[in-house]
Amino acid sequence: MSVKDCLLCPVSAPVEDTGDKVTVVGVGAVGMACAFSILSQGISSDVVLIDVVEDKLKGEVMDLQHGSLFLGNPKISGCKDYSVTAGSKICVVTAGVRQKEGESRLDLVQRNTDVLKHIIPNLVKHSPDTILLIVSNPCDILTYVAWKLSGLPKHRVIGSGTNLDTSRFRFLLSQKLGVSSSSVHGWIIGEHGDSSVPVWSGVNIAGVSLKELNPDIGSDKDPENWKQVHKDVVAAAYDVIKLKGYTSWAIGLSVANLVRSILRNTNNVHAVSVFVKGLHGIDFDVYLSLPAVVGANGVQEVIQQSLSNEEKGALQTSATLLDKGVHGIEE
Ligand code: 6V0
Repeated sequence: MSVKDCLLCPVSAPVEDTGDKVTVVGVGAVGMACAFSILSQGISSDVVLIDVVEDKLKGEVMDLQHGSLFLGNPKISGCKDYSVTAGSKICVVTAGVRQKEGESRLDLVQRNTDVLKHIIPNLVKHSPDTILLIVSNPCDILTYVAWKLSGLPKHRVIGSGTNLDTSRFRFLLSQKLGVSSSSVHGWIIGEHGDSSVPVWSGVNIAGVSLKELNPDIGSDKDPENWKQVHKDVVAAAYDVIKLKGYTSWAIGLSVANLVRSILRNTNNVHAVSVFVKGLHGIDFDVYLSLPAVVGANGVQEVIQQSLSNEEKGALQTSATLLDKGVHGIEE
């Protein structure tokens, strides 16, 4: 008899399915920040990593596994073969190329569409009931592409969208006001990128609207130049990329936050990339970010914000830009 047989007297069969399996595709800077945030906050107890570069994948899996003692003994696995992803509740897609210094997110569209053509059918084959969470850029266009490639219902294909931009916005506002970012309420909607839209009409602290205090807030006429806060949100990724080569921690935390809302069915409202046809005067197929109720079924409802005419116009411009991006993709 082996040591194990002597030590352990079987009583029932071990359970393999944890019920909270999350796959992360791409073990680059973003994928690993997502996996680490999910594991270190105990959001999932079963994380699978996928990448095409086998040595890097194996190294990342081993490195995380060696920290199991400090993570509450989750299952951590990884393989090139998608069969290991079977039964994933959520598949987070971070694979593909990232912006080089000076490149915009939209510049990546064709290269990352080609990457998704390989990934999405494999994920859906092994997890037909999964929720796809698209992070790769350009996030909104790739979420649309993933929806088309997957055949999944719209509410199960979500882009991480402006959940991150909104966090940047709230952080920068909090710095200006000396109030915690969790107490500063405000939303960035539209494209996760250069044409994103700050909803100044809704920014408030404890229900006090900043626009009521300063009717010109966010406009060129504003002597306090609050508009700069949104400019800094748009510049944020470019600035970080210039300084450290890529962005990782904030997007990892933002994705973990979304994964928690889905796995725990919290119905939290997040700015995520959703199918918006029929809302705010947008009458074509496009994914972009609006505040949405997120739970176990993916997107449950989209919040119908009362936008000012300028905000609505800017959102429609963002939508048109993304629509053009989708139509520029070669099959
Ligand atoms: P990275 O560090 O170069 O990692 C990309 C990873 O994808 C690498 O490990 C590749 O081997 C892997 N990969 C490439 N092709 C495939 C494939 N077919 N199957 C599996 N794996 C593959 O890039 P990084 O992690 O920095 O960025 C990844 C993506 O996230 C880029 O498109 C970024 O632009 C995007 N980001 C999106 C953000 C958002 O808010 N939505 C934020 C930051 C970055």
